[in-house]
Amino acid sequence: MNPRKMSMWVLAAAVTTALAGGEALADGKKGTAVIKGMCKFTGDKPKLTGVNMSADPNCKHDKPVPNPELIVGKDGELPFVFVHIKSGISEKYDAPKEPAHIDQNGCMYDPHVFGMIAGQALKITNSDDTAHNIHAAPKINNEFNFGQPKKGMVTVREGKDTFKQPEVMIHIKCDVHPWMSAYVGVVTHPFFAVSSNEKDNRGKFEIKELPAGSYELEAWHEKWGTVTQKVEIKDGETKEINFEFTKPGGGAKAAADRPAPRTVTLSTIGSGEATAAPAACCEHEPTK
Ligand SMILES: [Cu+2]
Repeated sequence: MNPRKMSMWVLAAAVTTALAGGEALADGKKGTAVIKGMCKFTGDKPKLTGVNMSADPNCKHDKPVPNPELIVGKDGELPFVFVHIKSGISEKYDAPKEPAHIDQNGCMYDPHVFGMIAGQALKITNSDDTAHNIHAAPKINNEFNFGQPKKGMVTVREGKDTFKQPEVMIHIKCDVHPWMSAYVGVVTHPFFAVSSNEKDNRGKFEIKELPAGSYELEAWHEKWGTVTQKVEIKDGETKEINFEFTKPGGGAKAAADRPAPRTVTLSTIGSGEATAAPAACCEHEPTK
């Protein structure tokens, strides 16, 4: 290679490396619009129950853990809603270099609901002193199911072993601990969010850096189904979009009908008694 060609090659390689190593999520365009809002459940609230983990003594908690699918705040604030742009994004976005991450911690999945870009690696860790198996049950992507018998184990699913196709949602479960349940939304772009379960932000979500456009937004909840809304947004604009889940009776009744050691009303979570409420919800655990 002549010196000039060589220097061009080095420059090209340097530019490629710089781009690959950057924070940029993708080759697709990012913008300056923001969609934010609140997810609420306005139907008959289910009773909040604790997760019964008595089957495995290694899953002991000092305080009972509220069942995430039943959490609704005092005024209906709904956490764990996956909100994403369902249509209107035409550009292609590369998966970020950082893997998405799901941890098995306290015999629960953390996070309970999350999103990732198709092709992005997925890191799976076991923080528990007990054996888990992680079993993803997609309908479009490839299923996986393997054990992580020891604390500290790390597996990174990447390349052909990660979720390559968009799919909203994929259920993840543990066949050792039947209460363990998580959901991942696999999409083709970075414009998604999950409504918060933090006490002061419960139900809130925010999608940033959105290009101007006309979109269909979809909000999904494992128990209360999906709600869609259309939105048109300009550069620099912030729009507030709220989602209401109103599924009456049916789902709530089904939840209340499930056997549970004891229940506590939803009005307690999200109020000042949030820490006391879940403790009350399952003090009869473990049941024998
Ligand atoms: Cu498990």
